[in-house]
This record gives sequence, C-alpha cells and structure tokens, in this order.
Amino acid sequence: MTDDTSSGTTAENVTVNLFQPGDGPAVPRPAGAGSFSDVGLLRIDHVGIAVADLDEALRFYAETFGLHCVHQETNEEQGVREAMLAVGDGAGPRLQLLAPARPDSAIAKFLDRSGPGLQQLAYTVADVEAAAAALRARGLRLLYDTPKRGTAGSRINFVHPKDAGGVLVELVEPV
Ligand code: V0V
Repeated sequence: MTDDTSSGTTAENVTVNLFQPGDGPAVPRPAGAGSFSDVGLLRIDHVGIAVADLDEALRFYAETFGLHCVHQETNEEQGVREAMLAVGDGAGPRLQLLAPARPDSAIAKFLDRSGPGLQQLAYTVADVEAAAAALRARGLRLLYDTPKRGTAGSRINFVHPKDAGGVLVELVEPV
C-alpha cells in the first residue's frame, strides 16, 4: 500500500470508474484505457502561439529552448505565416508559431488585444466533419460550416473560445 500523506488517501482507497457520458461527473480513467473522447479527439496535435515576428520567434525558440522548425508555410486564407516546431523525438504534439500575414487577420487582432502568447489548442481528429457535428450537437459554435485548409493540407475547424472555457479549440484532420 502506498501512502499519500499530503491528501490522506492510499492507493488502495482510489476507485477508478470508467467515465460514460450521461453517468454523472467525469472521473479519472487509468492511462492506456483507450480513446477517452466520444467526440473523436485522438491526441493534442499542436499548441498555437501568437507571435509578432515569425523569424524573430524562430530564433528565440531555437536559441532558448533548442526547438527547431520542421515545417513552415503561409496560409493566405487565414492570414498567417506559421511554423511548426518539433519537441523531443518529434512524434508528439508540436508548437505552432503564428504571425500575422496581414493586419486584418485573426492573429493580428489577437496580438492587438492580448499580446503574444497562447492562442489556441489543437486536437487531432480522424474526421473533422464528424467531430464538428458532435460538438454542434452539444450546443457549441463551430466557426466554419465546412472545414478549411490548415497546415500541410490538413482540414480544420474551430470551436469558439466562448463555448470552450475561454480556449480557442482547433480540430485538425491531417492529410
Ligand atoms: C478571441 N477571444 C479569445 C481568442 N480570440 N479567447 C481565447 N483565445 C482566443 N484565441 C475572445 C476575446 O477575448 C473576446 O472575449 C471574444 O473572444 C471575442 O469574440 P468575437 O468578437 O466573436 O471574435 P474575435 O473577432 O475576437 O475573433 C475571435 C475568433 C477568431 C476566435 C472568432 O480569432 C477566429 O476566427 N479564429 C479562428 C481562425 C484563427 O485563429 N486563425 C489563425 C490560426 P471578450 O473580450 O468578449 O470577453 S490559423 C491555424 O491555426 C492554422 C492554419 C492551422 O493550425 O492549420
């Protein structure tokens, strides 16, 4: 038996319930129990960080954290210059640096209002339309009626941050 004196519980006291939607409050599930999300969220795809200047930010992340760019592109529709940085072996979630490509873009507006920093949390999904439909059915506002083009040809949609606890949530279906 393992004592956890800070909380007064012991490992033997911990009951692990498997969460089923509609059963009541969500409770922890053991790691490795499979996909937790009935919406189809598979993993964290990337975390998006708004920056004023992409080249300066790339230098900062390389010199400060030793993180390097594995993909870079300009997305005209979204009005962003963006770069993906790999962390560790590159198999896990990435950092996405997002700089405005024009002054009327979402990133420019975010920078004006909030300054540089965390702008979005993106989840990988297998089917962006299905995930969006599941979230709409729960009353959340999706920003687009149909998916738009994201990084490297992925298909993307977003949940309005006001419907997601103040977090701009992106759904990413990779190619
Ligand atoms: C705005 N708000 C946010 C937010 N942006 N809260 C948390 N995180 C953010 N990123 C809050 C803001 O403080 C206001 O709160 C409220 O939302 C304003 O809502 P609004 O007037 O409806 O909207 P706007 O004009 O501020 O625009 C926000 C949205 C916009 C999210 C609608 O940024 C948007 O369309 N984003 C989706 C596209 C995008 O972000 N593209 C760049 C990344 P108060 O003051 O009312 O409390 S492109 C990308 O990620 C790609 C290409 C990729 O990953 O592949």
